[in-house]
Amino acid sequence: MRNILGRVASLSATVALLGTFASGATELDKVMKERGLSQADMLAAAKTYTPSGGRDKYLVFSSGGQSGQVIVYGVPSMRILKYIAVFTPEPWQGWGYDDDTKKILAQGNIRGKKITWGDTHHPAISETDGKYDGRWLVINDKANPRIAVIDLEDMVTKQIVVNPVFKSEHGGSFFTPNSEYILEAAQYGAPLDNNYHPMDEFAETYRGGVTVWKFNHKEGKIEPEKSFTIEMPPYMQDLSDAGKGASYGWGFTNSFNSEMYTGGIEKGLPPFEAGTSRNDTDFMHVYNWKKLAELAKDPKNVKIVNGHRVIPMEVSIKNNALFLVPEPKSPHGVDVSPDGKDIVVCGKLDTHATVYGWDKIKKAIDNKDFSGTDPFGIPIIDLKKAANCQAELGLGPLHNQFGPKWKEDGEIYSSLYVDSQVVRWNYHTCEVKDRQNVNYNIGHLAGMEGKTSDPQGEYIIALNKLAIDRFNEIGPLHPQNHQLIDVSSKKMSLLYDMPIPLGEPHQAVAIRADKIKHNVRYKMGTNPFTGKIHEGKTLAGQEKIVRKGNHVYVYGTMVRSHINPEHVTVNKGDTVTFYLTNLERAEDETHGFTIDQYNVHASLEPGKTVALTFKADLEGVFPYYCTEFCSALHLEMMGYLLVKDPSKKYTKAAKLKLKKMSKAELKAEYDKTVATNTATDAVIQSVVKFLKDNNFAKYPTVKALVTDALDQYGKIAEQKKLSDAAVKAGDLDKAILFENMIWQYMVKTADVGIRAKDLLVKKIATPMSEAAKRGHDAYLEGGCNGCHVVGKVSSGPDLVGVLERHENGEKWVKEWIMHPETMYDNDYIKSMTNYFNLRMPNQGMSEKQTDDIIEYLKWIDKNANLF
Ligand code: K7E
Ligand code: CUA
Repeated sequence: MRNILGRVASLSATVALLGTFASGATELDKVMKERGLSQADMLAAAKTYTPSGGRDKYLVFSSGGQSGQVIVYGVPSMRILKYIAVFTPEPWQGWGYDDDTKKILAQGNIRGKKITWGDTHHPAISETDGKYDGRWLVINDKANPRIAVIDLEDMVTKQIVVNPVFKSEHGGSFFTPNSEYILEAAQYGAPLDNNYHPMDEFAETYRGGVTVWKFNHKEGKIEPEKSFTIEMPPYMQDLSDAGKGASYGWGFTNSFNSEMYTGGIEKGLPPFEAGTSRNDTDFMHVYNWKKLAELAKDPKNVKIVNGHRVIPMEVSIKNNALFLVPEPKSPHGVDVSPDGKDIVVCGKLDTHATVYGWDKIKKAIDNKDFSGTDPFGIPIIDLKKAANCQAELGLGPLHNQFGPKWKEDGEIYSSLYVDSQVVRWNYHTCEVKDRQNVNYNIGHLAGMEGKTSDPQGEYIIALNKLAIDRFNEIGPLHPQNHQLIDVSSKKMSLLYDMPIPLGEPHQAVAIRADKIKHNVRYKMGTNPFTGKIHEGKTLAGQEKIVRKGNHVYVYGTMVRSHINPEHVTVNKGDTVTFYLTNLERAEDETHGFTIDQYNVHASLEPGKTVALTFKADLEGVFPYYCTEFCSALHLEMMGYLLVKDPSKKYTKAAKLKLKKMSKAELKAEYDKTVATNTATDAVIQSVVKFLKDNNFAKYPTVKALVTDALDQYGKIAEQKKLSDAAVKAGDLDKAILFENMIWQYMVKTADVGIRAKDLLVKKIATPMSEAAKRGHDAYLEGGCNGCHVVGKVSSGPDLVGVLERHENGEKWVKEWIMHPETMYDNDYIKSMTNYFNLRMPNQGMSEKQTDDIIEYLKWIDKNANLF
């Protein structure tokens, strides 16, 4: 539906531009009327529609909320491209079903407890100079305080680290401007140790804090032993951001329970929500992570909790590295401006956003100009002395993103949860500029690189919590709604609604797609989770089954369209490890692997090696197979695991007498198979000749396909030898099977070879004019290809050269298409009708369509050598 809409929309845009309704307009009007679309709808469609094969300018990485995963989609098309498996098993990717991904998931075990879900909130892309560098993505799990690192080259999770002292966390993950560290703030105050402490000792023994994770930017690894935590009061720390530019070296973290209220609704006490919103202000924590990282190196400055370094509050205070600034009413988002000079904080229960000047905060710190200290002795900076201005935005402001005109116009966008709006305002003057309604109850909003030092603008995505009436009804659980907003002009406009049916995507980050380096295949035998060559790497010819005591190791390979080995027999009770390597080099030739009923599954992208270990505790026969439809003979990509009980005695089944083929029948089948192969080979050779004649090697994508095709073809010689040997030995039955294998390799060669040829034709053919393209469409819609094959005589004559075969060719063909019945008596037509035993019918083509088809025929003649 969207496809059609989009195509119509781009037409509409052209029509509007030309100010004429001469072409395509009637069709367009018809569709608009039928579907009830307005001009504004058409324009929105034109701005988002991405034709088949097209690419998006931006990639968005959205948290997958309670799914524990990450969602990747493109902007402006809003097409979902991937779910990256992170904290939760994901069968399609084998995530949690093969040994290596189980190991990554096990890194997220907490105190020995296996955790199979996560509540992802805040993704962050690694930065260089405060700008996205496109290398790594990190994301936090609020429920089980953890952070995962995802490699953006293959978009696979490579590491999970558990926070050793927090019991929940929210304000993670935020990179410092050169990805030196990742900030992760706690949420619900709790003891840092793992002991029981009664609630009435909340102020004494419960704590909050910010963990400063050392990040190895080159390797993409969090280094826990070089990381530390800044102890903070149990104020319920919330979102955070790292300073940059002017405020480089500092971190900022909100909080919402400076009251240190502890609830107790069941005891007749007012609930948490009443107590935590009692004060007019809460605190923003301002801390010097750079200085604290130096201090943490000296054992005198830290205490060790659960094997992890914690800097006690007194140490931070004594070293002038921790301060508090009041912020109005239950603050939520804190966002540092692109130059690091301003810090914008939204108060959920306030109608304002407050802009703090870093110079003002710094001045107060330098002059020790404090209004007092909190109960823990942390200096408090006066709100009035720290704030530049407050903007009256509306109800429930939550989060902020910056736009490219941040310098001149203070361009900033904020989300209003209660008012369901995105507000554009100026953070230098605190003036509101524009509002856009959204549907409904927006949480975060995502600008294009909107929180870096180089915001790109163009779009804002509203991440709405409720969808209510926006989509077809699908039961009580509705999807979430991401709305794409065009912010490139003075008035914002809503372009597109995208349902997200996976979880609550709190925050999303968008990056220019061209910043990401993309890996198409792994180096042969790679374990993607370590980046090293897998211990189970197996190449063609190295397949084997090895028994070591009660452990059976299968070294196997997968390639279109067989798994080697195909029979594996083990004893009940054995431990079995399947090592499998996908030998493919062709892009997108992924195989999957499962053994029925054993709950194992792997995804094998080209070049990848995986390990699957399980106990063969069920006796019986278990087919295993490839789970991706990888080629025409995908269903045949299979084998058997046979598990026998060594304590049992099995009696042999009586042999059935099956009818055997006679010698003559065998010979006939053999000859037929060989003949088919010879004919198929001729087709392959013609394709190869075409490719060579047209310099395929000049085009890398075509060349890669041809390499893969020839790779398949190269396997034929070996099979031919085996076939000939079988013939010699008088075993025609076997020879037929080998000849069939040859045919399989030929089909695979042809499959890829024809793909290469099509691609090459597209690259070297002269471009079609608009009229020729329309003609091609009319040709297909009219079903002309039912009888005509371009470049070949089929159920009808070859159309190459049809315009030249006749005198006044264009006129002749036009007449023939539009009024064939008037020419049926023509001698030439009669002879053709006789030959093909078919007569061309009147397809009801209009004059315009016929003219277009003639343009298409001209294009065919121009490229005659390609058919
Ligand atoms: Cu506002 Cu977790 Cu960032 Cu949700 S958080 S909205
Ligand atoms: Cu490999 Cu299906």
